[in-house]
Amino acid sequence: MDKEFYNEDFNADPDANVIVDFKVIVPKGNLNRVYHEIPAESSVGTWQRVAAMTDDILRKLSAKTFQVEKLSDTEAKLKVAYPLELFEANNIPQMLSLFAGNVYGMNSLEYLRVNDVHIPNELINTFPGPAHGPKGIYDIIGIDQGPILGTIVKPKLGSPPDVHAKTTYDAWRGVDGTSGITWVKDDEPQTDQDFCRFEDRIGRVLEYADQIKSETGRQVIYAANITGSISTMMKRADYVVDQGGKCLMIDVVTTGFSAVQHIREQDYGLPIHAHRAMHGALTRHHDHGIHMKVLALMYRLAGVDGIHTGTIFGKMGYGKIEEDKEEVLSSNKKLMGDLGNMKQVIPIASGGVGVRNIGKIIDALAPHVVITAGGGIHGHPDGSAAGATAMNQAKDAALQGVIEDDALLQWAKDNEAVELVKALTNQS
Ligand code: CAP
Ligand code: MG
Repeated sequence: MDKEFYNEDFNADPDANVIVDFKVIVPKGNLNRVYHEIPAESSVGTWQRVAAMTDDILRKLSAKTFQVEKLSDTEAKLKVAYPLELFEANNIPQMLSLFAGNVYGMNSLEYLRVNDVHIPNELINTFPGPAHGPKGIYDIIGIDQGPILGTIVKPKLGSPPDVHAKTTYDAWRGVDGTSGITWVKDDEPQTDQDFCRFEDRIGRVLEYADQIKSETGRQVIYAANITGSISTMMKRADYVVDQGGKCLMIDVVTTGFSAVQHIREQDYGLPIHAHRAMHGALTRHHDHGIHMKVLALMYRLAGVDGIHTGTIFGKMGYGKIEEDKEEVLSSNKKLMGDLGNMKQVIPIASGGVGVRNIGKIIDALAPHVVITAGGGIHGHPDGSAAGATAMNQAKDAALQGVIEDDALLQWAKDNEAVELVKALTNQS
């Protein structure tokens, strides 16, 4: 076959090309075919040559498979170079429609996964990127760095506004006013249901935030879930701003890239906490879909300030969500690494976090991380305030290098961290 779309001698200039790492699994005998078909279908080709195709179009705009690592007769990793001219400035939907669009449906493939993407700074710098990033968040709270401890109000849904707000206050306050956690968020499906109206909930929560501030001088954060249609999100964001809120939360996968970027571009002056509910439909299967680090990169371009990227426990049985440590670290590198003129995005580690495993997260991911625990705080035998204090105590132990269970219990006893002792001895 010709070299228009597959040429291992092609010099893919990283400043002039978006480079996509694909992994393919194909029916036997199809490997060489997809080396051509993937770049063709995701740039200027289709299933046969068309009348208006010119050598000039092919020369300037054809994508090319330029590197192949054959793993078996039916599996390979490819690097495909896409000329920068194929991409519209500041347009995430178009970028994904190009290299992560039709190719997933090609019948010459069985599975396809986008494992990584390199984007030249010339294109990177056309996107808004984060308005605040970790430094902006630290400035709001009045700290130099993390780890920042947080919680998700539980039960996930169902509490009326007054109970929801009191649960928040208890977690912020801890048992003594200063030992609580800093960051509280709505759960991802909590928006504006009959049992807990958005404005009633957020209004009460923010009154308690003011109370914490006046009682203890601490600036705490509430990530208000504004998820909905774009017009609804804008109304809810206005309300949060009017009420003196400090953070907006968006379910970024279910609302979509354009909605997220639209909210970013309104410049509400508040960090965007990105929850990634439904990402697993795209990221979980290691043979098909898209690596979380590629989504993390895209949400950084769209302008979120923090995003969930997993704990590190994977199948270690501690956490709840299946990502392993390498995946989490590679996603976090996309968020915190140098990227054109972009601010960083703080990773949020959550899912099955408790006093027994928070130390491992801190050891692996601190200082630039927000760690949120729902059941791990609100499941404490003495309730949310004690759970928050116990989590803070476990953080203190971890920052002193005490992480493993037995040592942690001894540390808690030696330091009279009674809430942590109770969490370790009574909590399941
Ligand atoms: C955690 C959580 C978060 C998950 C999301 C939940 O609650 O609130 O949504 O962490 O997963 O609803 O499960 P728990 P990820 O602390 O009680 O597990 O952070 O991986 O996107
Ligand atoms: Mg949740």
